[in-house]
Order: sequence, then C-alpha cells, then structure tokens
Amino acid sequence: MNAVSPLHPDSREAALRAWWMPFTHNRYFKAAPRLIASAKGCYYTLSDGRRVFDCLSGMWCSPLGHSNPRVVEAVKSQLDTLDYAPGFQMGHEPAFRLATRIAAFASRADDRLFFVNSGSEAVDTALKIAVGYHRVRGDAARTRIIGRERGYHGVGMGGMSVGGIAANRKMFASLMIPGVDHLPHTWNPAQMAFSRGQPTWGAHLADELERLVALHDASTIAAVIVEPVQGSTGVIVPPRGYLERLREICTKHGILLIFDEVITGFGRLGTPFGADFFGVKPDLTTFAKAVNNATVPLGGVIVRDDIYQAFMTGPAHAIEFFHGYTYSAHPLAIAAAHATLDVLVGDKLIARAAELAPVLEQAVHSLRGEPHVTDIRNIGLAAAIELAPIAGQPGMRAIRVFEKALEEGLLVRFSGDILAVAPPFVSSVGDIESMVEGIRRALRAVPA
Ligand code: PXG
Repeated sequence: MNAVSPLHPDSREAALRAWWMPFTHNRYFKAAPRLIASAKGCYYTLSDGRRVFDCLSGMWCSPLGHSNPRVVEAVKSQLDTLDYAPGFQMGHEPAFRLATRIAAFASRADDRLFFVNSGSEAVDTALKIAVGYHRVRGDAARTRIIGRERGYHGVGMGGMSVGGIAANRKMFASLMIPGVDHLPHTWNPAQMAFSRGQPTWGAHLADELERLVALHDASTIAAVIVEPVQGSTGVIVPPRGYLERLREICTKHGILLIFDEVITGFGRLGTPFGADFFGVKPDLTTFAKAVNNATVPLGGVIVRDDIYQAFMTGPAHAIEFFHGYTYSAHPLAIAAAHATLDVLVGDKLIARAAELAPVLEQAVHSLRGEPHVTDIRNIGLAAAIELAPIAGQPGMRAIRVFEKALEEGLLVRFSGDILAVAPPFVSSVGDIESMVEGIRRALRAVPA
C-alpha cells in the first residue's frame, strides 16, 4: 500500500484531494470512499476485497460484463498495430468497416455514421447536423430544437440545453443555446404507477408537439430530440403510441426526429436499437456506451443518407461539415467495437437480453409493497424503483438504500430517490433474482 492511501484515515484526505469527481457528492464520498480495484464478468472487486454485482452494467455501458476476453484481445492487438490515426483528411480501414457494420446492425444499411467519443459529443454533433441540414437546403430559419423535460442528453452546451434536468441547467443558464423549447415528460404516477413495460395512458402527450409548432411555427424548428426511454431520470417508459405520434408530427412539419439511443442502443431493450423495439424510425440516432462495451470511449451518430447527401454540395475538395474531434474513430475504440459486435451477435446476447427481460420484470415488480417503494417501472433489461423521499432531504433515502445494497454485495445506481438497475446481458437468471432479493433486504434495512 502506498504511503498516502485513500483507504487509510490518516492519509485519506491528501490522497483524495486532487480529483474533483464528476457528478459526485465529493465531500460525502471523500469522507467514506468507495474504490473499485478490478472487474471481471458481472462483478467488481472493491479495494477492500469485496465483490459486488454490477447491477447497472457500469453506467449502462457494459452489457458483455467486464474484460470480455475477445474485446481485451482485440484492443491489445490493435495497440500493437496502430495506436492512433488522425481522422481528419486520413482514415483507417476498420473505421469504415465499423460504420458499414453499425448501419447494417441498425437495419439502416444506406445510412451514414459520424464517430465521436461520448454520448455528449454524439448529441451535440446530431444537433449541428440537424441545424446544418436545414441551412444547406436553404431553410436557414429552422434553428430551434425541441427537447423534453427530464431528458438527459449529456453535458455539452447543446445537450445540456435540450436536456430537461433542472439541476444540470440552473447553474449554467447563461450558457444555454438559444431557441430551445421542451415537451412535457410522460411520467404520471396517478395514471401509470407500477406499469409493466409501456404504460397505456399518455400517447396524447405527444400532441404537445403540435402546440409548440403552433407557438413557434414549423418553419423555425429544426429537430426534436428524445430518448426513446428516458434512462438517467429513472427508466421513464414511453406510453403506447407516444413515439409513433411524435414521428407523425415531425414528418408532417418537416422536423427531424433525433433518437438519443446512448442507453437504448446496442441491445438494452432486447432489440438492436430502441427504434426497433418501438417500430419507430428516427432521422438521426445517437449512440455511445454499449457500442464497444465502454472499453474505450466511443460514440456516434447514424444519419439518414439524404441528410448526408444534402451536405455534399460545393467543390469536392472543400470540407462539407466543419466538425470533428481529435479522437473521432480512435483505432482502439473501433477495435473494441468490432469485438463487441462479434460477441453481441455471435453469442446472441441481444436475444439473451430479451429472454431475461421478463425475468427482471417479474422479480422487480415483486418489490411492490416493500418499504419506501412508490413506483416500479421496467422495459427490456432495465428497471427503476422509485422511493418515497425522506422529508426535507431529497435523495437521502436512495443513498441509504444504495449503502445497504452495497453491504448486500450489489452496486445499484441511484439518482434522486430513484434506484435503477440494468444488469449485463451475460447475467444468469439467478443473478437477477438474487439482485432483487438483495435490494429487498436493503429496502427493509432502511428505517421509515
Ligand atoms: N445521452 C443519453 C441518453 C445518456 O444517457 C448521454 C447522452 C451522455 O453521454 P456521455 O458519454 O457524455 O456521458 C447519456 C449519459 C445514469 C447515467 O446513471 C447515465 C448517463 C451517464 C452516466 C450515468 O443513469 N447517460
């Protein structure tokens, strides 16, 4: 152990001082740090030696479990061949092959792929493509973007602006991009508490888009961006017919529909994308996370071919889209994605996620009636358990359950007073059932 150890109370403060941790209660954490030392399959090993089940597949990003040997091997061997390649004015073959492969995987073989390094970058890229598309077609007044309350689209200026989480927005009001409006979210406990899968109430909430079109005029609106299932704010499942209705209204008014599939992409709902699950086709799709099991940062945007084509004007030697990142299509990330797709497809893991979905649904809904539980929602291999807050201390109930769950050997995710689980696709039925039993014990262990 180092002289300065985060685990030793005498030196903890110095050891933990420098890293300002993301989306973390830094002071609370640094008083009682939780450190991960290693991971294999569905389990993390903490630095005190405890093994914990990875209930959220990392942060929704590791469906294969950790350190899948084929992914590890692919990245190692890529490192020996080509560690980095510039992506501007140069290319490397595996990136082209991956673009073709992902388009086919999304059943959109004609579409184009733009590679980035995170969900946030994917969202900001998609917004630029949407606004740029209308401009290159001579429809330059179409600049507005419509997001949704409780939407999470990352932390870039664009994603934050179209997102609908007050805590992420209030400190940065001056940095919001102009011309954004929001649809209402669709969660209504009086109408849909304890729904299994898609609630039957709420399709009419999509008609709010007509109201925003009437308010701003369609000629000013570039795009609507929604997560097919709102992940970060607690698995808010779209009511039946809702996404279909959004699609109809967008098509009617020439508005692009962007699905942010950073969480739902690559199998989480038991289909390749959320679009496949719901049978609704967006114009642009963002992805990240599970595309390469989060082994190396990678994200991207799937773009309808005619949107790409609209940019292909002007002299052929001129850059058509002034956008990109130093690490776009990083060779290590691309290699990890090829191997991830090999495993997802070869081992039929998306079908496996679909098979496990009813197991998770059955198990998680058995928590109805347990202490603190006010709602349970699920879709695909994802679920959320909403808890009654402790009066005057929002978020504290979930922290308490999180801590008890950790004692039970479970790493669950909490956000506000909502617990979320989305286990790896390689989980066994027993893993899922014991995860839920552990959560039950944790709920019971937290005082009223
Ligand atoms: N869009 C969506 C739909 C997301 O869920 C992002 C964009 C941003 O991705 P990056 O890669 O920039 O973080 C996300 C990220 C959670 C959790 O626990 C969710 C996310 C990230 C971290 C934690 O729900 N979603």
